[in-house]
Amino acid sequence: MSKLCFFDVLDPIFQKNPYPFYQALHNEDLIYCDKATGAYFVGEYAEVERILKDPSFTTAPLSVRAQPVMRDRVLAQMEGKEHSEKRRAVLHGLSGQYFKKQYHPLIKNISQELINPYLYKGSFDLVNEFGKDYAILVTLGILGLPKDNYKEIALWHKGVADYITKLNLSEEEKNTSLQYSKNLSDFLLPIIDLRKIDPRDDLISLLCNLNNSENIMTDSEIIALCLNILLAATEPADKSLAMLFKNLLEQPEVFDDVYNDRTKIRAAIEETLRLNSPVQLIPREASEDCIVGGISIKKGSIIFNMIGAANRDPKVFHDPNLFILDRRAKNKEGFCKKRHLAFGTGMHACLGAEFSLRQIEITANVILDSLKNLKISEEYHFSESGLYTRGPNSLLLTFD
Ligand code: 2IO
Repeated sequence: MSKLCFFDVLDPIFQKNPYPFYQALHNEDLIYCDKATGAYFVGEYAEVERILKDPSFTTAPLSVRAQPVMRDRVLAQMEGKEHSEKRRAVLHGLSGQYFKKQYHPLIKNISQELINPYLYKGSFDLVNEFGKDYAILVTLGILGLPKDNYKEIALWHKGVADYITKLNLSEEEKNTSLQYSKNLSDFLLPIIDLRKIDPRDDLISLLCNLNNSENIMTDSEIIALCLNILLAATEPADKSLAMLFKNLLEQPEVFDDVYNDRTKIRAAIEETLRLNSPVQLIPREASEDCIVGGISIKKGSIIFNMIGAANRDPKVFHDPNLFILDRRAKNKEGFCKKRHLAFGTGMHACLGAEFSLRQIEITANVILDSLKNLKISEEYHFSESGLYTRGPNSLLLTFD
């Protein structure tokens, strides 16, 4: 049976570096319980996987965490026929069929255009001078939204993301987030009206026309789906890209290996998602009294699945704190059978998973082809932030 260990999720020591807490969780078989809120934090791989696959642990926490800024229900809050139909439609809109002719050139061009101004500078910050604009521009591109005021949209997006992912927002910050959510809605509404009458070959047209015979979607339902994709596609992108390059550049032999055999980029992205999961927490609510890690938990309790901890569970991943490029290569000694849980699992597993892997792969190739003799700057000091979504604050790179 796990030991219940009270902690403060807002403790600055935990926020600065949660990884020793994850290690203690595994070594001492702990379930953390946040003193202030009574929420449970579970990090054992097997328990996290079970909870995410068991529908008696519901996504109800999103109705308070997300719905006020998403303006209606997101896909993760739906179930049954509504969920499977809408999920399938969006998945289709992101599928390989469109990828080659639309998304691939779009992602490649955005990456190239953002990198061009730095080609002769010899250094840049992959997070703040590339990744943040990159993330929002790709998302606007796939949705089919205009990108002339993308900086403003990036700001509004951040406000909405903060509402969902920050665990200690002040009332004032909450109001700002709600205002930004309204701004996004005002931006989207006229475009939605146009696309309803005159659909184009883009994701926003697809979202506007998801109606079936019994059910005509309201504007707020359409907006929520747009915001769902806007957020889910933007928020983790710069974080994953930067951590990928940090991991590769910290081990020059591994970097060279991937540089010379680009089929290995996939494995490098997957290993980055395991080691540096951009989404660290996935909340669920117990709809019944239940047992988690042998501990009795009351109906209505909030359980945060600690994805970052599960992905470093030594029972599943040997040397869990190391970046091992070929840890999933078949027939290898110490081969890991299980995939990371960075995309979640179960019926609400990330529907953008395959898309995002292709997206990061394209951009990584552009960066590798454009910047020669890439290195982490000697002046660089690593720091990362975020309890829910987490990523590096910067990544200073130098090149010839
Ligand atoms: C948008 C947290 C970035 C999702 C969320 C309210 C629902 C859902 C997730 C991911 C990543 C975001 N939850 N994507 O964890 O759509």
